[in-house]
Amino acid sequence: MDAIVEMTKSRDPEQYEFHQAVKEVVESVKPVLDRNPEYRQQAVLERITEPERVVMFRVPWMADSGQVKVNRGFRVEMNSAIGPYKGGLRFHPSVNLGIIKFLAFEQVFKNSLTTLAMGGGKGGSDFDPKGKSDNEVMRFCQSFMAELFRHIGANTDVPAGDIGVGAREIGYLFGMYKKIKNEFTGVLTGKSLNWGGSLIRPEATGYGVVYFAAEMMQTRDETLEGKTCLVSGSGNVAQFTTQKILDLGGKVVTLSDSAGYIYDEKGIDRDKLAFVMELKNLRRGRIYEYADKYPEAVYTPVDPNLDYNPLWNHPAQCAMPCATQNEINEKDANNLLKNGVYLVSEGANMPSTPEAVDIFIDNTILYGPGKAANAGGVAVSGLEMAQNSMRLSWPRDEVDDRLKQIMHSIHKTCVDAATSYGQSGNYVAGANIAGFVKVVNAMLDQGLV
Ligand code: NDP
Ligand code: 2IT
Repeated sequence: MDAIVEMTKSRDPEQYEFHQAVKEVVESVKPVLDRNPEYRQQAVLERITEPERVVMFRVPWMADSGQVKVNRGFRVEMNSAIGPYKGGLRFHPSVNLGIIKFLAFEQVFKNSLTTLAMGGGKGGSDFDPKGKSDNEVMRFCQSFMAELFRHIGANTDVPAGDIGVGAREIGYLFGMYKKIKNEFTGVLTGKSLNWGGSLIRPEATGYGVVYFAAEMMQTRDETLEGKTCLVSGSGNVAQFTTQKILDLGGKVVTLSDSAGYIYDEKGIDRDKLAFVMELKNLRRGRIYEYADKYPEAVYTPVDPNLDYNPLWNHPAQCAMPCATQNEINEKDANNLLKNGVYLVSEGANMPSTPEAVDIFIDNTILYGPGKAANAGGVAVSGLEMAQNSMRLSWPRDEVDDRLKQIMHSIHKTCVDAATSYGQSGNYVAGANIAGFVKVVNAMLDQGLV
């Protein structure tokens, strides 16, 4: 097993996030391989860690000034054993092949857990939408799709949003796809409602994170009512995580962006959340403006010299990291426990470092890893694909009920898989094992391809 991890490192030494994601899964599924010797003979780990296809391409575009710019585009088609490749696009200056591969790898297991027929993929670019005009973003998206279109399709590979890709970007990408292919089809999810989007898709990831948290709480006969929650990020996932926590009677006291965070001891109520949504989604402003508007809140800028994030150092019972990978390190995990946190439900993908994950598991807190807890987003993307195929649009309550049911089922699947391998209460083991077994069995059924 160690050899697999070593092989991924020696092949692609600079892909740190990918090594991290592979190592965690490989460690979790060791007992599965011990019980099923044919998996080793079939080299399932070697196969599942190698993408079926990687596409990298040049994305030239013109800034408003007339200056030509060049970014790099990626699409990693990781695994199609159980359905078409499915997963988001990330536009962020930090994007590189290792980050997209880690996200695509996580997506394979996540999508498997949703109960829907979706393989795993991920893509994106090192393009930074921050500070760009709508026209610049449009020209970038059009150039990106002018290459991506030949690799995707409603039955082949269906991208969606992720960091830096929301309804605006999906609109520009879809428009260009439709023009090139002369075809109106469900090739992207996260579309706007009046041209093929699904109700509840914008809310789905955040709502799912909280439904999963509620499921975990229920195992201890508790609810989220009256619980104080630390939420990071202030984008799509953070906003709807906050909204659902309010619906269930909890209180959110923090939100952040890459420049800093706000702490509002009184709690972010619905009016304040509406302000954040307008600030972030329409004005594309910064979170410090929250503290200008609401003086009871304290804004703390990110100090790059600190080896911990002060956001995770406030009294609370729950934490929902909804910004980015590795945002909770060992010190942060210890601070969370010290402050009373006993539930972590991950909205972001891989937000906790391996050391932080070990601390959560060793202390037997309720820890829901991203590939289980944030699967609601891609699950409703799967429902959007189903509605597009039928040319139907389901009512809000119907989609929300299905989302709730799917999060319930993912939770149960994780609990059962962990228990059957003697690791009761370990959602990391449960999610990795259950996600893995389904995909691997499908791969074996389909022969050596
Ligand atoms: P958004 O772009 O809407 O928001 C991202 C938020 O995270 C922003 O507040 C952003 O701050 C902050 N952030 C991004 N990068 C960093 C960084 N390097 N350091 C600190 N803060 C950062 O993205 P989403 O809300 O869609 O995604 C958030 C997380 O959830 C990601 O990990 C994503 O992979 C995951 N996810 C998203 C799903 C979805 O459906 N959208 C589904 C499942 C998981 P700033 O504005 O300053 O950049
Ligand atoms: O990480 C994720 O699951 C997403 N960004 C959503 C993917 C999707 O296809 O909806």
